[in-house]
Amino acid sequence: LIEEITANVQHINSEAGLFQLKAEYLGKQGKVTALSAQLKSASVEEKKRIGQELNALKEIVTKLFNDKLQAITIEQANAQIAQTQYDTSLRAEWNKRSRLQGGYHPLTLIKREMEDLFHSMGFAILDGPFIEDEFHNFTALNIPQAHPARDMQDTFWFADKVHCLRTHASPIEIRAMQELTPPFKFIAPAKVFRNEEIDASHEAAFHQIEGMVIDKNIGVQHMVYFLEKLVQEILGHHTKTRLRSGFFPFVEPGFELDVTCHLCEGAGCSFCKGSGWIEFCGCGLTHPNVLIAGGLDPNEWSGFAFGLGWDRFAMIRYGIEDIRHLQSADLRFSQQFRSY
Ligand code: FA5
Repeated sequence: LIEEITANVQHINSEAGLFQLKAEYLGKQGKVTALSAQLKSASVEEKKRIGQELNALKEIVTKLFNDKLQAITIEQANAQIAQTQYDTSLRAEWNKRSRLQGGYHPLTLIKREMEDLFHSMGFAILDGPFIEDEFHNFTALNIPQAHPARDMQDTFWFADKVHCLRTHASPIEIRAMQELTPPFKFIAPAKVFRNEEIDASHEAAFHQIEGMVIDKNIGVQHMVYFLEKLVQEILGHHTKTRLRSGFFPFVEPGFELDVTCHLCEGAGCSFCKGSGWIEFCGCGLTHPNVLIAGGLDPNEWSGFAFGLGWDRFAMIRYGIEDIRHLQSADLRFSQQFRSY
């Protein structure tokens, strides 16, 4: 039977013909199917042996048909390519159209650069849910109920007063600690939401990139190494950094990292309000309470985390003066980034 089918398949050169032939063997009334029907009258022992042989036969036959189908498809595509006449005068038309081609949004450009850089240093790329619960967004991050830090981040609460739109990317730290086995390191680009008044540097739906490293004996020096690497690789090697002490309940000690203004290189301009410096990110060593909330023993594990304003990062990188451009969907804005 296999020889018969092989010979028949070889003579077919159209898809329709192949499907017809397939039905003749594998269809309801097909020859191979008919063999299975004969099994009914066999003994149990024989049923087992012949059944196995029949399955092997079906597999061989199916493969014969699939291989032939692939060969026919390739042949058809090649024939079509050979028949196509190329009109080289279309080049001018194509150029006209290329002017209408899209480009990547600045936030996407930043995300890609960040992911490439951190991926190359062994970081995973994570995300978490937009809708968080109070535990992940606040409590596990060492922000107790009555803590003023809850007011620092005006929250969009759901009616149950337990769930909210995540106000920052830090709850992803808790989810990572709960799910991954240390040591680990990750970055997490995330959309976040705060009930804030919108102006040139504030949006209500904006973006942050969180980063975290959990390992043994992590100190501020490790954090500085990775943050300097990030600034130099993405903003340029001439960019200087400075660390100021800053308060975030989930890190101790906590810092703010500033970078020299990309536009005036530290001399002072309207973009950096004359100071020459721009706030770049919050960072610090992970607070022991946060490690405990994530299920890790602070006597064994330590870590650092940073959280940067992704929109503000794009603004610094590309000299964008108003954050509202980023979500304006205005093509005149987006088209300026086509060459990046
Ligand atoms: C945080 O949200 C902390 N989770 C960051 C952090 C992570 C600190 C890990 C330490 C360790 P903060 O509220 O400062 O921190 O926000 C971080 C950044 O988000 C700011 O520096 C700013 O660049 C950006 N940002 C804050 N509010 C807005 C807004 N309304 N619109 C646009 N960007 C904003």
